[in-house]
Amino acid sequence: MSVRIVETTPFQDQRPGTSGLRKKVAVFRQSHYLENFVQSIFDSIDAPAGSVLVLGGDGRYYNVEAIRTILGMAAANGFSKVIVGRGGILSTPAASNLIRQRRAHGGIILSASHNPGGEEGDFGIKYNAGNGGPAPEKMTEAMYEKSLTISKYRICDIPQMDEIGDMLIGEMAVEVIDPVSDYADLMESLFDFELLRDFLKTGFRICFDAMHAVTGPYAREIFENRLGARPGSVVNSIPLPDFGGGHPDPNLTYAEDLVKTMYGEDAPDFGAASDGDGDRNMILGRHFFVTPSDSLAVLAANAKLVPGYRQGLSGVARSMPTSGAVDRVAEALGIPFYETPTGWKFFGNLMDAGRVTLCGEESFGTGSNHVREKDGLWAVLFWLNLLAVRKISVEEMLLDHWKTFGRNFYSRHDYEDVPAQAAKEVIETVRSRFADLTGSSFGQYRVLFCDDFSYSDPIDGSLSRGQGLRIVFADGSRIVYRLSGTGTSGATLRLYLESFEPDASMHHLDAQAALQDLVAIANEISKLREITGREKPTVIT
Ligand code: G16
Repeated sequence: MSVRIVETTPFQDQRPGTSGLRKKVAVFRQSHYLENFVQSIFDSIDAPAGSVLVLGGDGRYYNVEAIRTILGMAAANGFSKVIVGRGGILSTPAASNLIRQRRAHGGIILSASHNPGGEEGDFGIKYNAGNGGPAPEKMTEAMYEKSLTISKYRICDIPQMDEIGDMLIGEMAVEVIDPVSDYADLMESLFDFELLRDFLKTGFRICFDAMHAVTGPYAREIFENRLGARPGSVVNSIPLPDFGGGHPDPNLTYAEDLVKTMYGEDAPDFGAASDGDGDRNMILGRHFFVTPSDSLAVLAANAKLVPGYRQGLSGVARSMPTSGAVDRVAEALGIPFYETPTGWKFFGNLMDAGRVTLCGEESFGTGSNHVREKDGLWAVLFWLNLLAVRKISVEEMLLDHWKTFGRNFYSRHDYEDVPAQAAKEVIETVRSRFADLTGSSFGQYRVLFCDDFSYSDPIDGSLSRGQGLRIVFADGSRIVYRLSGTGTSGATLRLYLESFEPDASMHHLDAQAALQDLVAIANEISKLREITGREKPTVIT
């Protein structure tokens, strides 16, 4: 098969965000758009001739077409083999696992994660390196630089076919694999499946909402086939190119079906949902929501109850806007904890160096060093394993945790699709007030310090600046302002709020009620309402 060299001109907007390049499908479908970025990836990763690549996606609209194009380009760029999930399907954690297991040079994952899909929706592409983790910033910046000067790309044309199967494209082999089995085996090696099978037989009821996204087949195999959960425990389990018209973001707003079930009469004991590409998770008990920050802290505190973590944790890490709940656990366990910028890519070095075992983010992401991505189903299984051992409800688990460690009241308020200029103005308004805010008081809250978070990676020394504005009060409460790096339309302004409550008699309070004074202070400082004209957030978690 002959290699075609195609002349092209650069696009100016191919800088990857928090997690890869995400754009509307229409943007990706412009001629040469996908090809330019893929060539920029290949030109940045120094893959020796004969390297192996993993390829798959979350099944959203344009997934299969993109896979065909990338296969043709991989063949033209000297790869010896591409391992593809059947039907083009691979969840992000399963892809991370496969890259590691098969010692691939890296992998390309096609997903815009929790962003809506379909022809009018979003598409995305990210590169994961040989450790299975998202490409570090140095690498994504190199891709962006290449994309600004690209003048040609290499591609082999591959024949039209209904479904991609094992084949040769020129010298390159395409190996199609079952996307689920290796991943399910990995889960079985970490958790006590025998105990879980018995636990589910006791009548403990679960509901897992796959949101018509990639985890459907994985969840059916794990929960219903391997663990014997009653049929129907997994809902919305068929991956659809438009996610059934939904927004595959597992939070209280978008996982509407699950929230109704878990807050309804005769609710199951345990509910969970995952996102488009299977790396996020939301955990619910009966009439009870677990914030992701608390979820990380609970997993860390109880890790030794689970077979895969019996030997204890080497350390834990969280992103800066994530609540400090896990810090308290780390302190009690006498293990190190790290505070990184938002983005799973910042955990990779710490895991590779053996400094941390568990990591988590407020954005519904939790994971461990079993792969180098956050992992939705892993978190669900971890929770189920803990509940099976401790034999208490989700709510009791949290009340008990807070009694021991105190409660970090926490919430994130998102203002989506704000005009970029207005969002920037909010950030600049806060930044311009840093000097006069320090030392000033708002009712009971005295500002201890304000800064724009920056992170120096303890392993490779790289410095990441401008990672979110923090206003930290003398009692440890915090307000954080940040612009999302994953949206595709306007800007998403995120406001993160946190306060600490040691008094157990206050732990039952609703987080929004507990944080209302901080919300008012955050609005006052930033003039968010006046500048954006928004009276309330789009999503509250
Ligand atoms: C991605 C990243 C996460 C990050 C999240 C939100 O998640 O992998 O590390 O926390 O985006 O980022 P932002 O606040 O910039 O929108 P996912 O699930 O979208 O890949």
